[in-house]
Amino acid sequence: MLTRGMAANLSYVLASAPPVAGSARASSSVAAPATAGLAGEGASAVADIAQVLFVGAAAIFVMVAALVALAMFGPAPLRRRLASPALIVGAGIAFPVIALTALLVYVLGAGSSLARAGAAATVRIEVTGELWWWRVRYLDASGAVLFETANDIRIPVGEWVQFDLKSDNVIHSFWIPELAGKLDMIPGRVNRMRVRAQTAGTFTGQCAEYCGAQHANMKFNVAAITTDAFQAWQAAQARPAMPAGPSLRRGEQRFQQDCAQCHTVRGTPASGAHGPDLTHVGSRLSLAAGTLPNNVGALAGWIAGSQHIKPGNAMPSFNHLSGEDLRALASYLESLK
Ligand code: HEC
Ligand SMILES: [Cu+2]
Repeated sequence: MLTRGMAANLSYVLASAPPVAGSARASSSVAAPATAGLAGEGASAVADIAQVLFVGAAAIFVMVAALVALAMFGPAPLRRRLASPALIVGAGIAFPVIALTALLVYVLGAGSSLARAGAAATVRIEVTGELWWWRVRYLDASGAVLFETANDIRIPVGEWVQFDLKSDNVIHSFWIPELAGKLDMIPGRVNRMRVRAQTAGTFTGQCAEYCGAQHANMKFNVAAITTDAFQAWQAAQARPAMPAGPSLRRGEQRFQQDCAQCHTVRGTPASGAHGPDLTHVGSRLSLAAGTLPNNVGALAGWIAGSQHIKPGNAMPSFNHLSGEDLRALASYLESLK
């Protein structure tokens, strides 16, 4: 009787452990040892929550295991005392209810203070999960779009940034492990996340909710840079593309013919919205959502073999182009800084 009650209690504690262990593992794999690799307040808070929950679960586990051992192998008088109904009600019902409620209140409190924390955000960025890349729009205070880019996010160090997270296809999850916890992007909803990077650096983001064949190749970069560098970057991204000089004319023409129905290059007639905005693609930190480095060779490889590199993605391989056209296209895109 006693051991069964205790076993139920034990399994309850263990059943409540997976999310705990899961989040502890998620943050410590990035941050091992301790929280040394964490660069954002959100991520440190998540690591703190995980540690409190893990220590709590471990302590309760040890306590329950000790009681089970005593109940099975302890001296007879003690075993009789452990079988008393008061202990079963107290340790089997009251204790888990109180302990789990306390932990729940702590987690919800810490989580919601994360969402509310700090002063007003100075930068607002709308990120839409696409199949399988990230549409990134910088917004002004009123919510109007300043410019659009893809898979490449820059933020000023030390300032609060608000992300408006959306999707119009399936559920994705926006996750920058070193900066903050993950948050789902749900069709028909806008989920808001606030992030403040405490140190400069480039951090990798990853979709954290399975969304189809190329889910693993749905990454992005977040560069936390100084406020001055951020403002310069923002001004450059908002400008239309530089007109192509004579040596790039051929690539530009090909682009308008073959690519403009899906891609925008501001300052040219190309205004397709199905694929990423390529106005400043040459300045990005990677290509195809973190799949390739960004250089002229990778650009040519992607154009000719996008279905080979990222099978099933929405861009056809242009493997019929002549070598000369391919080079011209790649040089043109590389020039779009
Ligand atoms: C049918 C629509 C479509 C056409 C046509 C198309 N693309 Fe794309 N392109 C996409 C989509 C969608 C992606 C995003 C793929 C991904 O990462 O999953 C993309 C990605 C890219 C990228 C990577 C951008 C980034 O930010 O990482 C480049 C470069 C690119 N396309 C160039 C071209 C060129 C050059 C052409 C013409 C030869 C072309 N595309 C034609 C839809 C298209
Ligand atoms: Cu995904």
